[in-house]
Amino acid sequence: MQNYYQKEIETASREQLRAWQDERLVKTLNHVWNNNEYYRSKMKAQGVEPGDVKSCEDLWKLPFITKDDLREAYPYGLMSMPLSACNKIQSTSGTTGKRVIAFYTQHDMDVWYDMCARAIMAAGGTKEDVVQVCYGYGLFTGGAGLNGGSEKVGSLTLPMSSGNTERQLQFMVDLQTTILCCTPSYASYLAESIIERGIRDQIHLKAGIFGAEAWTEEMRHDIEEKLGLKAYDIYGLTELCGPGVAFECSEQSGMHINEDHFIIETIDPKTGKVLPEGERGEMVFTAITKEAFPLMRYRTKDIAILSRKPCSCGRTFVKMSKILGRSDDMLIIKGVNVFPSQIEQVLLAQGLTSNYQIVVDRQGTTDSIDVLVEMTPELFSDTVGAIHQKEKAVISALKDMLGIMANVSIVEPKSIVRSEGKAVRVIDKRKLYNA
Ligand code: DLL
Repeated sequence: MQNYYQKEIETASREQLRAWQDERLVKTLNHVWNNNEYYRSKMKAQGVEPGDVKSCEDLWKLPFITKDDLREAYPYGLMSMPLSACNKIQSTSGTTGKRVIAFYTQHDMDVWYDMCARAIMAAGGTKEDVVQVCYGYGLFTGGAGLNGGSEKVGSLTLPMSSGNTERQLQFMVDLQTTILCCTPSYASYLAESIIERGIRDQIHLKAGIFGAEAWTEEMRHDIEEKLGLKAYDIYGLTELCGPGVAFECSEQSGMHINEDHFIIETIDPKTGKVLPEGERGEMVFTAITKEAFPLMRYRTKDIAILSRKPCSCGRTFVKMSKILGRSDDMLIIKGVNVFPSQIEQVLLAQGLTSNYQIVVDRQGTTDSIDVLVEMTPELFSDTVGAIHQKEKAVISALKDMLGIMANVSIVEPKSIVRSEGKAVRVIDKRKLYNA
């Protein structure tokens, strides 16, 4: 038996979906043109006006929006409703320059929570379930999104937020949690903690909704086996609302994109050319039902493959594969989005060199980050004690910037291997993406 939150929409005919998309695209485009100066000038620069876009066929005429636009327009430049109509923000981690702030009207929140409710019901969720949300609350979208979705389904919702494993496990056992929402790495950690404590027979989980970072099929099988549940992937990003942009169904073979709210394209990240379905490319989303922050042709930098093969769950929304990589250098470490340039900024501000290397690894379920940086000639003549002091200062500055702990080693000048081409700044040993 399939479980839907909004069956008529989720199983609508392709023609119907297309009709909704055409109509909503035109409406949203007029909305941003009329209410947002940044959009208007961007479209004018490309020589396009709302009248030139009559349906999805014309989408290619619009300029892309990138993270650089978000940075340039920070903080309010891409908001398309008056401040008085907006009642929530969410944000990514990072410094001001890299931080993304998303704005929501009440309508935007409703739509977002609906999408998360679809994800929960596709994972088998009902009113009878106890849903434990261990994504972070606060600025991060994970907690708010799944919390809102779970309340819409009518499940008993436990707003746990992340961390405090002891308390997580106590609630899980005492309240007999049936659905777990968290990052896949935290799910693995919880699984290990449950086994270590010998409480596996007191756990009643049937499903897990895991996303916000890349994870492999091997990880899925491992979590499913250890926790005795079905593990579903969920995708999203702050720029588009947060979790729930796409979600997995009982087939567990890719995520349905909520096409009544988004139009998806895949492009060649180098040329920007739109690719045919089935080809691996960067996903570009156009939000067609949002009021406060409707991004048009937003380049996610996430690489995936789309498929419109009919799905046994009955949903007609296109499916995206698991994320296969990124077209930029963003890393997700301990659930936090990290750009190597942020680390470089800290190193330079601390008077160190830009000869550095970042090594990311995973021991068991915990990510680690090691930053090796070459000392300056001045530091080279310093005492060992002074160098340790400097390492401590860098660790603390990185913690302030990124919110996570990194190990820092200041090494001798010229000891980091030089590459002949581009410097190899990042070595990620975690192998998170399936080939
Ligand atoms: O991670 C939203 C989210 C919360 C999704 C909870 C799912 C569950 P950001 O912090 O803005 O938002 O990070 C967005 O995370 O561009 C991807 O690179 C990555 N990402 C998100 N979901 C997945 C996933 C949230 N299921 C960035 N698989 C995105 C792989 C994912 N990567």
